[in-house]
Amino acid sequence: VTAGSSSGSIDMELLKEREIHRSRLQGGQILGEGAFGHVVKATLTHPEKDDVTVAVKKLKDDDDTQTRQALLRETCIMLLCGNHDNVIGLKGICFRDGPLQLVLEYAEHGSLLHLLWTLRAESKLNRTVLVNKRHIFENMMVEVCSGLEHLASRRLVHRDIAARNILICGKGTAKIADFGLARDMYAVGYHRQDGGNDLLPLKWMAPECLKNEARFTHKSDVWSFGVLLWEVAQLGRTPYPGMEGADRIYDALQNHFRLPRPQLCTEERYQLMLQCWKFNEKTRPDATTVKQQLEADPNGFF
Ligand code: ACK
Repeated sequence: VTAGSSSGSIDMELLKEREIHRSRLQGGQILGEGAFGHVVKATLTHPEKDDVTVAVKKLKDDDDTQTRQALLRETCIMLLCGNHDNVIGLKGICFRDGPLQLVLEYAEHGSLLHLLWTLRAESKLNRTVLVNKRHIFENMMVEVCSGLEHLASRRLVHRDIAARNILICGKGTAKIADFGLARDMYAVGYHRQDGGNDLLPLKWMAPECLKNEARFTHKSDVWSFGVLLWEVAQLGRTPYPGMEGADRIYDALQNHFRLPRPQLCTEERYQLMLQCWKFNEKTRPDATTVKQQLEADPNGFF
């Protein structure tokens, strides 16, 4: 996530206001693990209020100042983002007396990608589950648009909208998450650019970003949202199978190649994806327009 065009700065005063003492956390089961960190389910205790279940992101090697700084920067951006029903909430941060830990709202159903994989397996046994669950996924996509509208209103650009970064809370509410560590947890979906150190979600990136990473905007988030719609209709398959490398993807897009229409969506829904994948970002709709179109046509999937 970036704030406007700047890379964001670390505001220690802001962080101190949201400090959580680590003794209030009682750790539990590991939800996911990667090379740089892991996510655990934990209980956050409070002297006067009820305990709450939270997800805690921890860095493994806290001595790596670069990773630590990156996580602190992401935290500040999440704080700038403020609360919204469709953005995962930040409860606070532990930064004293031990490794950095981000305390996040817990999403009991995990990531949307995970859910899509489960749905794919279920639908092999019984295809009617798709039609029965259609409205849930339609609704989630509208919710993600609401989250994107909120980010845009705060002048925040997410840069990594993808099914792996949408978390599903109780009652099936979709929330935009990952302000950093997903890159580490999900190997699929990220690639290192030649000569660069960053893992980039190339297959979700708008062409202007594939050319120039400084060009992430709300409109490039809309491009990624189009790929997210495609992931839903493809039950969590990876886009552009066999096509690797930023240059190769960019050339294909410039030559008008687009992800093909998934079998499990209507022509109208595919047209909406194509709108999100307009080469020129100025002609792409914004999140509000995409949301209106989804609401006007709530039977586009499956
Ligand atoms: O795909 P998942 O089920 O959802 O597995 C990954 C794993 O941790 C590594 O990222 C899950 N995860 C991440 N953040 C949260 C959260 N706030 N609540 C619940 N699960 C989470 C994610």
